[in-house]
Amino acid sequence: MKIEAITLREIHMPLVHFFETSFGRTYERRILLVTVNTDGPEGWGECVAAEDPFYSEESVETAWYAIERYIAPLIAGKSLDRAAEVPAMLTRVRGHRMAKGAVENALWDAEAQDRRMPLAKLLGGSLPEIVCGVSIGIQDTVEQLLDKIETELAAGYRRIKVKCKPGWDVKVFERIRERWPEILLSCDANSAYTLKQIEHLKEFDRFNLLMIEQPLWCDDFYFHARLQKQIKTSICLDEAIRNSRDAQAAIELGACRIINVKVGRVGGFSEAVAIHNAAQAAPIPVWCGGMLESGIGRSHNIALSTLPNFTLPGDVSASKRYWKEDVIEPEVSVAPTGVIKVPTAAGRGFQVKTDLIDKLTVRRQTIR
Ligand code: OSB
Ligand code: MG
Repeated sequence: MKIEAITLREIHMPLVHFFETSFGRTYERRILLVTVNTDGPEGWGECVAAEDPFYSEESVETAWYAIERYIAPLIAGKSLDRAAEVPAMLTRVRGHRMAKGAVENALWDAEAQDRRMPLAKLLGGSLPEIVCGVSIGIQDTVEQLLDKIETELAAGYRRIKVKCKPGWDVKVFERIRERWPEILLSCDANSAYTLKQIEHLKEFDRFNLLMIEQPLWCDDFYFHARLQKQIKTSICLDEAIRNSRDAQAAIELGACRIINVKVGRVGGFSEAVAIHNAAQAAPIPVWCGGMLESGIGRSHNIALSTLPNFTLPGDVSASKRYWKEDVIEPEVSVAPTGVIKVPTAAGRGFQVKTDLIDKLTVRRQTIR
């Protein structure tokens, strides 16, 4: 594949309902989309960097800058056989993993079309359907949260994850467990606690949670290992795992028993597959996280989730939970049994609605 042009687009999409984590509330997404034009097909990628550097150090602005100034120029005009060659071409640029991932994934998307193969299969996946959970943000009241959980359970979702922080944790879990003693339930702190709160974190063990996601600092595994020794609930790392070496180190230290794989956070499909493989060898289970993606990122998450060690329900859920109208056709839908059927067509298996994307675009730049 010869890379002829790389186009960046920023689109704005209001969320159907605000999403609140321990680091803040989001009403509208600014999403950076990347198109790679080859001498064959056109590939699409989504950068999962957020509006602000609160989940990770990257943001839409830093990703745009990194791609325009460094990443795109390193691959524009080059010829390559496989998207898997991209990470080696970008090693000179340190960090900026979400920016790199958007470009690498656009090339996987193009390669799958070029080889007339489903993206899932190209990545080494084989599951015909993926099992879905939902991530539910912090609400204004516990009653609102309980209503949301009820709606999602009725829709068939197989695991409920609630965002938590000091003041929105044990009391909330009590209310949930009172009403649903048996459901698969987990929580995600996005680094809202420190080891000073260890006695409080031990109370989480009463609620039979599937896991607690990233309770401590976003860049830590050493202190997570100390915490894991003192609590029964399994720790799942999200923010702290940047690559497969991190995954190996965290597993060997005993810092986690589960890993959340986000393809953008780790710099693209190549590294996501490597983390999947490291966890499988350990062996510990993984699941696919989400970053409030549009349908493009969502379709890529579906493909990744078909690898065999994605054995826990992920955060990949239906388009309509986020968007009035998604940018792909058909939209992502979840069956009443809580699964998404993996497309069998070549490529990502969802058409990009380019007219809609044009309408939502606020800036655009092509690098050749
Ligand atoms: O930590 O998993 C997280 C959303 C934004 C930033 C971080 C996270 C999340 C989610 C939402 O939990 C997952 C989704 O539904 O896309
Ligand atoms: Mg998380």
